[in-house]
Formats: sequence, C-alpha cells, structure tokens
Amino acid sequence: MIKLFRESGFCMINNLTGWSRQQTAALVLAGFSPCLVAADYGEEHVAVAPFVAEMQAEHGFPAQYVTRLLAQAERKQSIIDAISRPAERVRPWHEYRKIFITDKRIAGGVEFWERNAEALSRAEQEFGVEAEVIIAIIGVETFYGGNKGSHRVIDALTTLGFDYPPRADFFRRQLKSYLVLTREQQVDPLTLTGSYAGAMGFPQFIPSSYQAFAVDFDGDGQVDIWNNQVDAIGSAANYFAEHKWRHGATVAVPATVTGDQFREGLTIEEGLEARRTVAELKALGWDIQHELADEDEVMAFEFDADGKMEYWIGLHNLHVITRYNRSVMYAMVVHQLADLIREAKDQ
Ligand SMILES: [Ca+2]
Repeated sequence: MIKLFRESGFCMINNLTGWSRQQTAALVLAGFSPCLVAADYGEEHVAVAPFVAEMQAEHGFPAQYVTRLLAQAERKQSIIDAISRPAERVRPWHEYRKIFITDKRIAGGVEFWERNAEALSRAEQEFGVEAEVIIAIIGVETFYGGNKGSHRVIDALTTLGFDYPPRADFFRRQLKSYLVLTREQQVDPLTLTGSYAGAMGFPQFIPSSYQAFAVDFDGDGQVDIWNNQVDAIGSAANYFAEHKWRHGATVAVPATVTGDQFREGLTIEEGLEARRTVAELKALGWDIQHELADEDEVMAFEFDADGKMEYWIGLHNLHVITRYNRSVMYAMVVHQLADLIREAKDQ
C-alpha cells in the first residue's frame, strides 16, 4: 500500500511493496500528486530504522534528520551491477594495463606535476613519498581529476549498504563515516559525488579513509579532496606514509621461472601479504632479476600478458599500493605509470 506524507521541504510516497519506480512515475503523470517521489529508503525498508537508531546512539544525529536524508537517497541498480564486476576481476593483465598505461595518461601526469610542483615537492619532503607515485595514484584513480565520479555518494553508500548483502556491513560503516564527515565539513550530504563505491575526489577516498588520512595541505582550514589539488596531493601522500611507504625503495622486479614447483610460490590474491622469502622462491624455481637478500619477504605473481606469461616479484612498497586498492594488477599499473611519468618528465 502507498502511504503519502508531506513534511517540511519535501514530500514522497513512502515505499511500496510491489510498486516499481515506473509505476509510481505513472501515478505522477496521472496527476496523483505534483510532488510525488518514491522513496527507495523510506521507513518501510528494513535497513532504515536500525541505521537511524545507530546514528542517533553512536553519533548523536537526530533521528528525523537521518530518516529524511535516507528518504532522499536512491537505489541504483547500475551501482550494484558495477560493483559485481570490477575491471581487475574480469580482465587479464594485458587488457587491464592498456586501460591505464597510455601516452595520454603519461603526458597528463607530467602536466599535473608541472602544475603542482611546489605541493608535490613539499609532500615528498613531509611524507617521504615520491612525486611520481602520488601523481600516478591520482592519474589511475581519476585521470588527474577528470573523472571523479558522478554518482551521488549518498546513493552509492545506501544502495550498497542496504541492498548489497555481500558487502553490506562495510558500506553501512562507510555511510556512517560519510554522514559524520559531512557534518564536520558542514556540507550537504546530498550534494557530494563520487564513484559507484562511494570513493570521493581526486584521490578517490572512501569516507573512512577521508576521516583517517585526508589533510588540509594548503592550510586554508578546509580538507577539500574534491576541488583542491593541493589537499588531494597531501592526502594521498599521507595515506602512503601511514601505510609505511619506504622512500626510494624498489617496488617490483621481473623474474623467470623453471621447473614445475614455482606455482607453489605464488601469492594468493586474497592474502596480498609479503609472505615468501627470496630463498623459498629460489628453491621453488624462481630466478629473480635483481639483487635481493635471501631473507627478504616478497610477493610473487604470474600475469597473463596475451599469450605469454609475465612473472613479477613485489616488494614492500607494492604491498603498500595494494592497501589503496586490493589488487596486484592495480598496484603494478600504479608503479609502472609512476616510472613512465618520471621518465617523461626527465626527458
Ligand atoms: Ca585545504
């Protein structure tokens, strides 16, 4: 059954077993009400009341404020579709790499460097993270701010937190962080945009990362990763520093393999920890093209490079990049893009 109610500022149908958005729209067209809007996350949605209660108890949000806010969030099937098949899960390495390693993205990185030379140099000094690494992260995430995502963050986080069971707990926590940060920054939670997963601004921080790592790097009193490149640079550098990036350390080196035991040395994707020593890998048939100590702990990877296989050894810093996005292909692309931007800049 449809319940209609009107409150100050907006009105809506409070949803709505069995009614699709199209059916509701048809009601509007039929003149049922000029301000009729279906609420995907009205009070009938089972997830809403517990969330409202928790925001009130844990963070002191008025229940009515949270209820009204959620009633204005929209469930987006496109968001559920997108998170169900991220590029790094469905594409082989040679295809994935081609998306990110392009002449245009390298040239864009050099331009970003020239435009932000002072901030990048200051970030390298303060946080110990090379300029090209900060640039490559921002380049891979948003093409230097050209594609920061057009989903409303409130839609992304409610859709995934309330209607995507595999990761509902995670996104529900992100939604909480998001409401807290919008209160702190005094911005309207209905206005900020980001990726389908609620990642925001130049560095694509999810709300919990924003709260933990975003910094005001230009000193204007605002922590603005959406429009301020200097804050974005400081925030990305701080993220890496807090995850123990080692300035100047080797990130990854190529390897070859022999025999039939080398697969036992591969790092499983779920782990992504440096969990094999160089000596163990050597014993399993890995020949590493770089001077590493036998006791060094590394990750070992096999990539499908269109017909032939590539073998790579990832060191501590590669693991740090996976803390940004838990994918080895992602980390390798950031690493390679950083090197190519540095080379292009030095030419
Ligand atoms: Ca600032």
